[in-house]
Amino acid sequence: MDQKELEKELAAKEAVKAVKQNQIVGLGTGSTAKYVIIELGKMVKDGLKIQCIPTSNKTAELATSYNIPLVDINMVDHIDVTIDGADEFTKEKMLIKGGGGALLREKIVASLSREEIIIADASKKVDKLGKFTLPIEVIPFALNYVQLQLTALQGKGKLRQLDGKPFLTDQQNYIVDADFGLIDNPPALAEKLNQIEGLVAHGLFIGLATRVIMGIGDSVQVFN
Ligand code: ABF
Repeated sequence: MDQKELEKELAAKEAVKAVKQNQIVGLGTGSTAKYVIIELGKMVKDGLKIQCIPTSNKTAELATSYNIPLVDINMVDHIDVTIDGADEFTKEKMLIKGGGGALLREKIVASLSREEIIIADASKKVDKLGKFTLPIEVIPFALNYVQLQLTALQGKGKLRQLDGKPFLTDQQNYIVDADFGLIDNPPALAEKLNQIEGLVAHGLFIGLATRVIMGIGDSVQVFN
């Protein structure tokens, strides 16, 4: 296994220690979150009883393949703990998420969670967010309008494509990847993006992560 994969797995193994019997658990999306699903699959096999809420169709499929029980998010009034990945994080636990296109569900699940644990390999830690272009989920009808608003905020938006067609999210929306350069004030930018009609979610997660667990070398570092 290469170093990055090892760090992802170490972070996942540390994070699943937070999962307790009879809890409602949010399942993240992506290649790091996959290790959580593998670990939880083993724990369920050994008798752990949990109900899980996936953040994407892909994660739902993967969890089902490991016999992890799923529950409809609309049947619960809280989530005990969610473990998810990120594209970038700072030591203040500000994040960019959405590289995998699941940011809207990830944000809803994070918002309903009492504990949001982010796991990452060491390459995801940055001093300032923004080298990774910011994913923004947009209702197709609003694409042009949102692009104009992003330009007004000095962002360069690019419609994400897959196989020569616009990439579609699980909600059948588009993703615009917006380059704002390094972001000096992420909370202020998040606030401005929140005001744009037709923009359903952006990948700035501010004040949502309760803990970041980073795999580094052969150990983990925790940001509380
Ligand atoms: C999800 O998966 C995202 O929010 C983020 O975009 C991505 C990270 O993927 P990976 O773990 O494969 O780097 O957690």
